[in-house]
Amino acid sequence: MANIIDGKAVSAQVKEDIRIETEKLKAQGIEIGLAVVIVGNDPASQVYVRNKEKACEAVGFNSYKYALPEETTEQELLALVDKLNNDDKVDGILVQLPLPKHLDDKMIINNIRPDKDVDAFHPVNVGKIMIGDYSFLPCTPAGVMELIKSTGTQIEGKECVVIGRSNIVGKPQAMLLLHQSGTVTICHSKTKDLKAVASRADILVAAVGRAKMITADYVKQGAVVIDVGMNRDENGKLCGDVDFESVKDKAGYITPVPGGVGPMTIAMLMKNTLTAGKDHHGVK
Ligand code: L34
Repeated sequence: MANIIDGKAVSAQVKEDIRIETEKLKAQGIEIGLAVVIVGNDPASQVYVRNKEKACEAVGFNSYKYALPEETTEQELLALVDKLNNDDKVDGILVQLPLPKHLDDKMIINNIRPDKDVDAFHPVNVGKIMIGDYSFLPCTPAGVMELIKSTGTQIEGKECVVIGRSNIVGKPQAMLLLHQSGTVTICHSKTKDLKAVASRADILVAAVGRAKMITADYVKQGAVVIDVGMNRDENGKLCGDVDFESVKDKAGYITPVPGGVGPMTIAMLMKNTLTAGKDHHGVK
């Protein structure tokens, strides 16, 4: 049986450190604020946004939630983003994705001020990640890095395989691993013999979005397996991209779903928001 990486415990520690720092800032009259915008009624997004609000409360940030109806126009959403860009109480702005189909994610993100872009989705922040100049680290990949670190595994020189090439996870994840001197391979739906490539990995990050796709035959004995997936199985139960039951006896370390990467994404969002707030108030 692999060691199970407790994302809840690691995230609780990160949030506790942030809470202490936030308390100190408050004593100096500095408050940190995060605006979370959600459009429409996607039930999963509603859960994630609620978890983000709870985390703000736990660390002592002010959170401002904007729940807009499904039929919100691009103009209305842009007007809100503009208002938040200019609101000094707001240090971080997060527009929960996916947006309803009639809204253009990219265009909306491009209009968030880069110094308030706590998701690190704006092209300016994406570019900075590429050159290793991190103002904000993208929340999910940064959370994954913390989980790997929590196992005591060195990344330098290791075979790292990332399955998935999204702008939000796969691509930035590969970059963060590369910056730690991993030998990184990015796989995707056109990869030939995915099993063979994945089985080379000392560190395997699965971000494909297909329930339980990664079975034991994709995994090297003793590997660190990080599951970014957030799917529903045939019984409607939350599950990852990794078939936990099949992989748990082969991996050295494995993250569960729920309780793995999800809570870390939120902890890293808190970290970025603190960074933004300190920057806005000129605190080192
Ligand atoms: N703008 N959109 C923006 N930023 C993000 O960072 C996200 N992401 C992804 C979706 N859209 C986004 C999230 O917030 C995924 N994501 C996210 C955040 C939290 C959790 C899962 C995904 C989470 O709290 N997961 C819990 C279980 C939740 C449940 O019960 O459904 C867990 O323990 O994994």
